[in-house]
Amino acid sequence: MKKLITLLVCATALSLTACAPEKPASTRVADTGGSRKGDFGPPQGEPIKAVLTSPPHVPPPTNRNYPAKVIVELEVIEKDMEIAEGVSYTFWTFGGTVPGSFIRVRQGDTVELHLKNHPSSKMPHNIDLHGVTGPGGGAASTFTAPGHRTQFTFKALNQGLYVYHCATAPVGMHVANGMYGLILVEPPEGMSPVDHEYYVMQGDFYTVGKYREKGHQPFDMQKAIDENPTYVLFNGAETSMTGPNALQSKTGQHIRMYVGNGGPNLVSSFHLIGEIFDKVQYEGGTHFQENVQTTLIPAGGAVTVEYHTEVPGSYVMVDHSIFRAFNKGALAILQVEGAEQPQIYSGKQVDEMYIGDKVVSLAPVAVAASARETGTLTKAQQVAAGGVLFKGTCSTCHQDDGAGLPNVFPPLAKSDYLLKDPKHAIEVVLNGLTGPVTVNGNTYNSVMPPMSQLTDDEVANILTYVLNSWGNTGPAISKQEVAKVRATTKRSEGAAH
Ligand code: HEC
Ligand SMILES: [Cu+2]
Repeated sequence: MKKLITLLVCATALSLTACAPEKPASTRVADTGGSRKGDFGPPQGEPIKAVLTSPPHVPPPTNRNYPAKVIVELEVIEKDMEIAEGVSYTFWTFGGTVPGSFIRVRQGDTVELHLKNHPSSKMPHNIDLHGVTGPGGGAASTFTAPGHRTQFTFKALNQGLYVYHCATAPVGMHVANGMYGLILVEPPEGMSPVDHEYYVMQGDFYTVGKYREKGHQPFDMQKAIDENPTYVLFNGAETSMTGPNALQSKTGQHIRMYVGNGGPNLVSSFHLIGEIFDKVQYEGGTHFQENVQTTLIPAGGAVTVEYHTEVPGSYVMVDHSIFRAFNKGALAILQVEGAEQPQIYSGKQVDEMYIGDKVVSLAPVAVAASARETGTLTKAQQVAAGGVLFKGTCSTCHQDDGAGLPNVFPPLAKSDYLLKDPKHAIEVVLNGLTGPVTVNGNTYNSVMPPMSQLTDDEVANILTYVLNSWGNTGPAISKQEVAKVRATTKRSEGAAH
């Protein structure tokens, strides 16, 4: 009877290979039978200490064809790190990084997980691994007070890419503070070889201060409950993979990225601008989809994406819920070196349009902010900070050299309109400008959108830069002056920050 059913299924199956009696290891993908085929017997050989890596790095393949006992040593460390330039945040970490250390084992391995909680910690922590079969995924067995250590053992029955996270109350807060990472359970035949493997994980963060508001920023529980993040980030910091930290590769290479989403709240529409994923193992599972533009990663889920590089340049990784990319930080760069491929892509570089102020270091902004704190802020520091912020904020329309575009965007360089009443520019930036304006004898009748998302500090620095660049000479604009205009002008509901 059983045989008959198998025959019927085979007869109707579209794919012949699905019913072929003998299959090479590499095509076994669709037929692993999940955990029922994952127990390859007791561990063999000497116990092995797992190699753990910090993001964006991935441990080397296990290169084993037998099940082993693997020891994973994770330490929880609570520490202050930079979430954006000049902004610090107290992260709670597995291994000192956000996301936590990458763990790589083989299906059938017996994993002995040691969890240490550093004596300097203020909170107890634990770990729930989605790759564990058993109540709580390890959470109850690993509740660890500061200065203590715990351990438990599990068998990695199912292959796949799994999220792990802290599950100590309040769970949402532990996850929001960065307590998540990935564990890859390799299929028995291993992953196919590629040129680069990278580890990327998205998370949403909730601070009391606004996006990029300088200084130390505490966690905001109410924003977290409202699911209204201040930051949405890859690898725990706005600069984790931009500028000098961009991921690197060459043309003609094959790249695999293990991408997780720690949440705690948002799902990710993961997209790499200018690339198409050749292969996506969606939801971290066994099956794959091909030729994918954007893949959805649930909170507490993961995906393996593979692609190959052809055309050199900067490729921008984003959450395609696009305000998160440009106004909350969910943006990272893959830099591809190599010869141009004009037959595939004509070669014009449009990167700056996408990455704006991320192509330059925001360090001068942080310098100006701390100088303001200590009361030593100079006009030169404001100009330096403003120059960085102008890029990508105002330069999109008014151009890098402040010359504007004829008949479309008025010039800021030597603008008689601007220099006649420099403080009026505060209103222009905060509230926008519509209707006819005459600049240096030319009339423009267009719309400048309100830029009220900028902080008082940012507006002050940008305008000080504008009023003292390209031959302009004007005053420095102070944060207080901007605050005053913001408080006294009535803006439409939607324009308010
Ligand atoms: C989306 C395009 C755009 C962006 C971005 C933009 N502006 Fe404008 N800006 C305009 C337009 C269009 C006008 C003219 C509006 C009109 O016709 O009423 C203008 C007018 C102005 C003026 C008054 C006219 C002049 O040339 O002196 C100032 C000052 C100004 N912008 C400053 C800024 C600053 C500073 C920023 C960045 C914080 C900025 N703008 C960002 C489009 C833009
Ligand atoms: Cu925790």
